[in-house]
Amino acid sequence: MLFPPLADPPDRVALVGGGRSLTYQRLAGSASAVAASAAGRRRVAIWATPSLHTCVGVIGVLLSDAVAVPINPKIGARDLDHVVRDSEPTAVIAPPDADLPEPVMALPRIAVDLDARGSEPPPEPPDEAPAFVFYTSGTTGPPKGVLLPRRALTSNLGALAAVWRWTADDVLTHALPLFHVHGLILGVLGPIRLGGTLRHAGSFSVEAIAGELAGGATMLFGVPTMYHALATAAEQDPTVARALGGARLLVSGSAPLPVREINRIEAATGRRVIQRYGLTETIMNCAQHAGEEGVLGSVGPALPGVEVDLRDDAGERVDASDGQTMGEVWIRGPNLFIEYLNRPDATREVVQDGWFRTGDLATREPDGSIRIAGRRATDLIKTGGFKVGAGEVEAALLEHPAVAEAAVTGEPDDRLGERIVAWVVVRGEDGGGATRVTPPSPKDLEDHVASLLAPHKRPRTVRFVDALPRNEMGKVKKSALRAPRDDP
Ligand code: MLC
Ligand code: AMP
Repeated sequence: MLFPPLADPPDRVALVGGGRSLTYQRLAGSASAVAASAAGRRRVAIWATPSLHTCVGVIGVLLSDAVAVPINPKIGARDLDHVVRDSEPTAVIAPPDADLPEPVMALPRIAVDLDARGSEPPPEPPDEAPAFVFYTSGTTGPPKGVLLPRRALTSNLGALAAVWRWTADDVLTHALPLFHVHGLILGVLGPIRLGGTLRHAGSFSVEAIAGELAGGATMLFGVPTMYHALATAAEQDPTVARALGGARLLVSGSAPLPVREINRIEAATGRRVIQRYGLTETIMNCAQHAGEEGVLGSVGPALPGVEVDLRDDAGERVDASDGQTMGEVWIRGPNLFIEYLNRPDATREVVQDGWFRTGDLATREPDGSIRIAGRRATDLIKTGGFKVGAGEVEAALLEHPAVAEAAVTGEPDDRLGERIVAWVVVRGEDGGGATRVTPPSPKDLEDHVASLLAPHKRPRTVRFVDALPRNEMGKVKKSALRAPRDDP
């Protein structure tokens, strides 16, 4: 069962956000009303604004037999078209005042009434039934829909609760987006499954997070970009340091948290941030435990019930637990996804004999904890905790009338971890033909990618070049694309 507290609501606040709060009693009523409208629909799109509306909409859909498809409300036209075509939702849940673009506006709306009362949650679907489709980027092509079963959610949230000693007494706060597994599964379903409380802080700001922690939140979930900002603030402002220091658990994930940031926060607050490691396809695989952080900079041991192998290029185990021998992380366990929607080819590429190949490279410490060392594909960029494929950004750039050639790379960035960099050859004055083209500015290209894909996929740096370096086959040699010395 995904939500035991909704069958017998405790007398406690479940959700707080946007100036409102909902008790478990109210949540059970409003989510059950959504479930009644969602029942019998195969997939329901969720216009996932960071709001209680989204939380209740998702919980309601999960109480029904429908599958939830969370969508970034800032998604661009091209990505949205793909997501709607690929997942074929038959209804949408969106805040009443949302300005919905064409392909979702045409769908029937399911209303969320935060004040609805009376209805009882229906019996939950079986554990193997699908629960979610989340979209995640690959190196090339449009994002793939990851179909997650309910079993992955229940087993994974159970494992995290055990290693973090996470209970109904915990009050979680975060400001994560609600269209990825981090913010939605860990950050919303996690506390609700336990009968605890989520205080969603809206869009991320140090003040909002520090305010929630000072006001009684016991746990914080964030991506390294957020901890970078919190570290700087905690060093300068004793109230921020005190707020962080008072938390029971500070957890980072979705991208590597540099040891430098862990040390800065520990020095300023007395708290050590712990890490957990996951992917959309597996939810979480490893986590440092509450109260026994283990090796600094590691992501902790495998979660209970999850098998983590390190393998070589031939798929042979190379596990040495020596902190040195590197292998690709392969995962097996109840946390695995079902398949990529409509992409049996892509599923076959990464799932073999029940094992999922993550593409991440890691070593194992003598105490069993895993240290993530890098990634196989240089064409996948993790920026601010969002995964972005170089290929999708290149394709979007090439759709700009003034772009003749484009290559995209990731460069280290203190704040974002990696920054998306676009290398662009502009069309000749006459556009190579009769039409004249105006040379674009970096901002034009940023806005162009933001509007086609999503703002987080926009290049943060654009470098105009006369030509791209290519090998004899005509393939771009990305290793030859390096920042000029005087560039940050
Ligand atoms: C900026 N904006 C634009 C724009 N430029 N809008 C339109 N066009 C443009 N050209 C808007 C943005 O939408 C945003 O609005 C605001 O301006 C600031 O945008 P930004 O500069 O992109 O924000 P930034 O500071 O870079 O964001 C940092 C961040 C964010 C940490 C808040 O990166 C973030 O939320 N990261 C979380 C990623 C995450 O949840 N990953 C989990 C994946 S699951 P607005 O309104 O939004 O402020 C996974 C598995 C696992 O990885 O292990 O967890
Ligand atoms: P996504 O496809 O957005 O779910 O991103 C999954 C990827 O995020 C993983 O394959 C890792 O590369 C990265 N990741 C998640 N958590 C961590 C972590 N704690 N440390 C390093 N990388 C991480």
